[in-house]
Amino acid sequence: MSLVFRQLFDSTSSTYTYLLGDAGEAVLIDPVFEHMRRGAALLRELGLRLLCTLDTHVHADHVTGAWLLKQRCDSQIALAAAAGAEGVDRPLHPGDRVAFGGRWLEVRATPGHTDGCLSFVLDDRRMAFTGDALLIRGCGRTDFQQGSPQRLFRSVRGQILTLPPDCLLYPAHDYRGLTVTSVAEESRYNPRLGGEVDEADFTGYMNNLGLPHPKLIDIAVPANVRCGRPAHEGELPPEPDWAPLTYTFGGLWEVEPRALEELVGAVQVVDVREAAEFTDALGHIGGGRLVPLSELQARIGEIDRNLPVVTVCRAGARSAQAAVLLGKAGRGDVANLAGGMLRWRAEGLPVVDGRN
Ligand SMILES: N[C@@H](CCC(=O)N[C@@H](CS)C(=O)NCC(=O)O)C(=O)O
Ligand SMILES: [Fe+2]
Repeated sequence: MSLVFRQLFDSTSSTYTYLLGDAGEAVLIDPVFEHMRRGAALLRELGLRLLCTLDTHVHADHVTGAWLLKQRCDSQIALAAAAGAEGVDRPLHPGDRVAFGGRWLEVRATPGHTDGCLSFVLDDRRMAFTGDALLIRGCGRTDFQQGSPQRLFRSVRGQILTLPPDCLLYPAHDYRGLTVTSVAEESRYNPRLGGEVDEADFTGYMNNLGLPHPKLIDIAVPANVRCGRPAHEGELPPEPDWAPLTYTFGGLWEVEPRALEELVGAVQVVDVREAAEFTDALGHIGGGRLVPLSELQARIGEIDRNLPVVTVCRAGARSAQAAVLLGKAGRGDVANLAGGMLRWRAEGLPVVDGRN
């Protein structure tokens, strides 16, 4: 039987998640919190049991799905011992082997982007998963989380570009849509680390990148040092079966605009904006009922008990609050429209009373 390999993408953070499977067993590299259901469904469809999740490092731009998948699939959480995170079942050290079926990944330390960065190399050295140490024609930044250009340079040159030239390299991110590269390609064409570039050139380059910090850094890093376990952790809520919902790190169920469009008639849309916004340029979703957030508590009796509720607002924040409020009032069948009317409109979905 041959290796099962899938590359999955999170468009919010441009993160790749990799599924590797053999003989009924699988590992997931860099799972994303919000995609737990996608991962679990794919594993089920491929007939694979998830042995463990492997994070290449403590991410700063998204929350890992490690804890959530452990609740769902009983998988072990594996992360570099050097990351010092809480809740790790399997602290990884350089040279360790992580087995699945008859195959295994070798753990290599590739610090520099963060202290605890690891790369995972497949047993036959035809594939390696480099996290943010080496990106396609790029590399992870070195300006936060104990980053060090000198260490990164030595990691990439010593641990990654020494692999066979035809070894395929799969990064944790790509911001332009490229999916894979190789040792030969990066050795030659990586503008930061390839060719004749030396450590001093690289350091000069990295110390002048001038990138803004990731938008989610203040949420993601504290969450990831707990392996993605939410601070408010209760038990996991039961899986809703009335829509393809996503469980967010904030503890809410969300529905994507296109999924909601398919549900029209089967759910009640509760728009919690102010009255004037209901008919402003953005318009509203056909059949939606206006109950401003400020009045929701008092008017809760108006909401049909027999139909699941989707809350809506301009950008998805007030409606998240409305969903929490309805949840506290005992409703277990509530979801928030992800991104609100702004996303709904951006996806070209129909509205009533809006302007184009
Ligand atoms: N705009 C992104 C920031 C992405 C970012 O900083 N990514 C890190 C990896 S966690 C990086 O090293 N990027 C390298 C680069 O963009 O060249 C966000 O807000 O999340
Ligand atoms: Fe990163």
